[in-house]
Amino acid sequence: MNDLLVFSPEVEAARANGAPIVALESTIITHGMPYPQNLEVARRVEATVREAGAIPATIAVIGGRIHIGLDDATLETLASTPGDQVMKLSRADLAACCALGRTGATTVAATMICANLAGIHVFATGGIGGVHRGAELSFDISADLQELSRTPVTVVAAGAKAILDLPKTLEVLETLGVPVIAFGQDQLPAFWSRESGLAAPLRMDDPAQIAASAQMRAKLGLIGGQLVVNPIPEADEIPRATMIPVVEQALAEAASQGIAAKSVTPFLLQRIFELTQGRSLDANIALVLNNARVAARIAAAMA
Ligand code: PSU
Ligand code: MN
Repeated sequence: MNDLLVFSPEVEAARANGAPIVALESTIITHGMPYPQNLEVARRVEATVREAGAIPATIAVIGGRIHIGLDDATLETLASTPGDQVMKLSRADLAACCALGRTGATTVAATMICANLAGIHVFATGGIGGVHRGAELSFDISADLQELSRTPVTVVAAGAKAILDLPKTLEVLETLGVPVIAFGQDQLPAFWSRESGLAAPLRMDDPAQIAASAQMRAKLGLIGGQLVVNPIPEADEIPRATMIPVVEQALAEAASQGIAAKSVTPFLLQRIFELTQGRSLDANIALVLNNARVAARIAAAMA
């Protein structure tokens, strides 16, 4: 294990001091945003975690080793490599990537696994994967949901991405026993929008409550993590009514072009970026930064 995990000096020091650490994923960099904005966002998210009093640990597999904390040159290489040339790693492909000495970006599921190996309990991202629309035919349900049910990491997201079937995503999370905790509001947020029209199963307004709830799960012997859904700041949101037709159009194009499996989410995010003239990306950036701040507060409450 020791030669499989590579810690950045900053993360190594934080581990030694028991300082709060926030894990960050890399698929959002390689498959979720265009270059060079992805690189700028990756740096800004790390800076935001530091300003909020925690240490950022961006996770990726580089040449078969799991890096916990990336240096700037590695971040730059990952961000500038076209997405189709970097593996998109979930639970199913993580071991193969390591065994073959390859390089890959970690999704929410794989980042949770790596964070847990590294003893990191809190992780910030944009939006988790979930149940895709039409899943009753395609069976496309993100491995992120199952991971939340088995790996003890608190994931802070702005909801599941609104390209998904949100009611079905909530149902699956309930079946899997994953607590879905809305931070500071009653509704489940919908990624680019604060509202989804769906009530969140749980609500907490204080990061210390979220930390206590994670610790209670461990005490009760409940395996798995928690999903904290943190609404995008009001000033940055794109209202739900604006997003609905945009998402519908992107979904229709994906269906007519036969986009499937791992390509679905990156395709939809890219099309929605084009259809909104970049506004969806601005919102995505704002919500990720907001999640990084809340995750840092939760990590501090746990430390
Ligand atoms: N959050 C974002 N953009 C992204 C993702 C999250 O703001 O691109 C990534 C995460 O890595 C998540 C993945 O795990 O999208 C979901 O992919 P899929 O639907 O194929 O499971
Ligand atoms: Mn999928």
